Amino acid sequence: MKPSEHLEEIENFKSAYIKKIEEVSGEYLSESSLLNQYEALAELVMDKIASQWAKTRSQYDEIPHKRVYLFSIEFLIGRLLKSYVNSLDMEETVKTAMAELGLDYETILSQETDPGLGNGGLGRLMACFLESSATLGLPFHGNGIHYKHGLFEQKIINGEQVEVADNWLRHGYPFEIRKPNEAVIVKFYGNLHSEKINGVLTFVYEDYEPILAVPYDIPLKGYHNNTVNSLRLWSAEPIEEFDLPSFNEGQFLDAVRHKSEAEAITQILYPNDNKFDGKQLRLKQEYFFVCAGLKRMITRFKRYNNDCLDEFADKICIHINDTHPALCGPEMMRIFMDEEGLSWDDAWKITVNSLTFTNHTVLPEALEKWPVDMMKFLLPRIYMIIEEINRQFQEELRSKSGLNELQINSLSIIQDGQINMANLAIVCCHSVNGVAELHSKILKEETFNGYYKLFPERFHSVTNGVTPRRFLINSNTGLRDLITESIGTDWLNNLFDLEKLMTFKNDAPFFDRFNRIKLDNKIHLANYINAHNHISVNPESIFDIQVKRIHEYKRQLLNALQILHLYNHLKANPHIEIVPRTFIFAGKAAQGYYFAKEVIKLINAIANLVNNDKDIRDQIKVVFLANFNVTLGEIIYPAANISEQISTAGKEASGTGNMKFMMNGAITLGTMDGANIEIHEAVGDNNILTFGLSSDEVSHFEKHGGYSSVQIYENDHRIQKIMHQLIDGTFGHLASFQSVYDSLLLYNDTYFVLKDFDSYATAQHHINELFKDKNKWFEMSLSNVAYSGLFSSDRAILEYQKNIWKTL
Ligand code: 73E
Repeated sequence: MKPSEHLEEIENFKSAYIKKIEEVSGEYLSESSLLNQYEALAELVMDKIASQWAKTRSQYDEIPHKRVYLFSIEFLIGRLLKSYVNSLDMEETVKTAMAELGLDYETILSQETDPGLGNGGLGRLMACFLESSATLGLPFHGNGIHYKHGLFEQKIINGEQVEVADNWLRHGYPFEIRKPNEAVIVKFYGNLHSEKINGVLTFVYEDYEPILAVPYDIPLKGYHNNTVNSLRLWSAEPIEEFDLPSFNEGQFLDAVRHKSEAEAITQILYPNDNKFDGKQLRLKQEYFFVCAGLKRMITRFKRYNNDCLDEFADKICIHINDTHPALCGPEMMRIFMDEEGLSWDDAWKITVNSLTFTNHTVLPEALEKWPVDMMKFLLPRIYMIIEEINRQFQEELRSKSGLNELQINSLSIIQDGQINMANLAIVCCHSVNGVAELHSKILKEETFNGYYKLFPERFHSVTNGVTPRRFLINSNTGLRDLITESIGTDWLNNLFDLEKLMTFKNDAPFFDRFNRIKLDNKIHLANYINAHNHISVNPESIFDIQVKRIHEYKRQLLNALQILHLYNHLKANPHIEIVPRTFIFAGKAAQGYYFAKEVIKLINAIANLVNNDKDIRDQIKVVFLANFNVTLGEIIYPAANISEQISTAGKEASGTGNMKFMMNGAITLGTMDGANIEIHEAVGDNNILTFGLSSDEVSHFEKHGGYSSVQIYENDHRIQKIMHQLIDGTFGHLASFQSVYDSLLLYNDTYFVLKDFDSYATAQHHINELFKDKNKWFEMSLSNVAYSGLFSSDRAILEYQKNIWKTL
């Protein structure tokens, strides 16, 4: 763009903005509130996106291309306004226009709520996939739930987590469009009987409760292109708003009850990450968005395909994100048979050929198993179909597989009065994949070994990825500009190009700027910490960061205990000088997860002890940042020196925070778990710190015993000391961490915290030496950025297209 055109664009934007402010507030700019200023900008940007959205839709309709529909119970999209502006390539224009109008762009952006429609990695991964697909121009649309309340807001009060209800829709949400004319009806409960209708045996479903599913569409814009895909979120509403005057009292109460029962379905996101919570309302949620999403999609397909379903599986792929939408299998069967009149065999072919499934966890407590009675009661027809799928599957095994009855039973979808949803998904889908190499290997060799032996061709692996737009380009602008000045702009479309950065490893001016950018990012985070936690931290210290959900297997406890040990060491040796270190934590614990909440309390108790002890001379600081979410992550990742990825090996399927840190030049301190293994492979031994048991060792101890935490305790004075401190009043006479103590010693330390303590502490110590060597540290950090190309979600989506959905 010529400079004169740019100036004109800025002027046009300014006048459009001034007009928009008047439209949204009925006030002049000078009188308007910050919220109105944000709303006006959001609407103006949304206008631009909407026209591209309409164009993309019609292009997709004109050029037939296999479409992918992603079903996920969580989508953690983060704030959108900045993403939209940058993807429209309007950052400079908008920033300058705002500044010329006397407004602060960043402050306006900060008015946007961060929709918390997910718990953690699983929901965030889906948001990255949507963004990458739009950027790659692939027809790919999400289907999920329009939760009225997303994940709770976390406050830390007196060192403990307090939950506050999230109300992301409080001021309305400018980026969604309600589509009442595309609403569908979803049916629950009721009775089934069979009847001969026109000589054909038909199932009649009666006395069911109908609920209206209303879609809200959110546009997902590709980066620097014209593609805009959709995320469709379904909201539950009563079937008819009641007509007040005509109701007698009894009807009125019934109507009110119906309204609130209907709305309850999409009221809240279940706040458990990696844990199955077998509540009926959750099962209702699962069926609700599956049924609504499939119905709309099939209706649309028929409209564009002369009412014929023959080519459905060639043109459509339905991807099931973990087992939460696994009812897609039986629901498709129901629609194809009961509503479209297909035979079982025809319906089955289309169903299996269009469905694909990703598993995200092997933790037994996360695997979904629904009681048969609940399923039968809530979804009688669906249950009937599941039973039949299982019966036919078992019949086939009996006739073809050569398996004995015991083996056949172990593969049953229905076991011990429960429906095993992973088994259902594997049987109904033609592809199953894990999310990192190790995870996929565990699926094949252990979790789903019986199925793997039956259908080896169904099993795949696609290592997760994250979008570099959100987690590097838009959130670490200093590094973005340095990279572009150094290697040009190709890397924006192909993250593998970052490898060219290695040519700068001996370049002094590059070294200075790279370090300066990291320091600036750390100063930015230090200011945030000061403002929110009133703790002053040294930006020159090593920023050692663990941010993620609080979970025993993720072992925030190991990190906390090592800090306590380091504190003891400094207390006992008052003249020791270490490289100053700031340990930063953030993450939410599920409301009902007592142990995770105790860990938060312990971290805050250690912070209180360490930060206020003059003997420590500010050599270490500990910070727990409240309310970790996507927005806070965008400040944290660019500021990290050390990325803590310390899960018990074999437990973290992939992890994606590890990738976000790496892209921003942090060095991973991690176990050989999940995608850490592939990060290790990508950067090489010298540019990562690994420690701890391997997944084989963990699994050996789990299967055969032989690990005694007490024995380790007895032989290690450091561990004895920290264990005593948990219960001896070190944290004040009211703060005792008996449950933590018991889990480690009385219950033999399920997650091998004490077993890995020594090698973790050694690795932590080693970091001091490495950080002192500025050249060495720079090379490590640079290598992490340079080799992060593999961890772009663009690469992951291309693999899905090629190997899973066969859209390429
Ligand atoms: O390792 C992560 C993985 O990176 C895994 O724990 C997480 O998914 C990420 C993306 O693949 C995950 N979350 C859940 N299962 N796996 C889960 C389970 C039940 C409810 C909510 C989330």
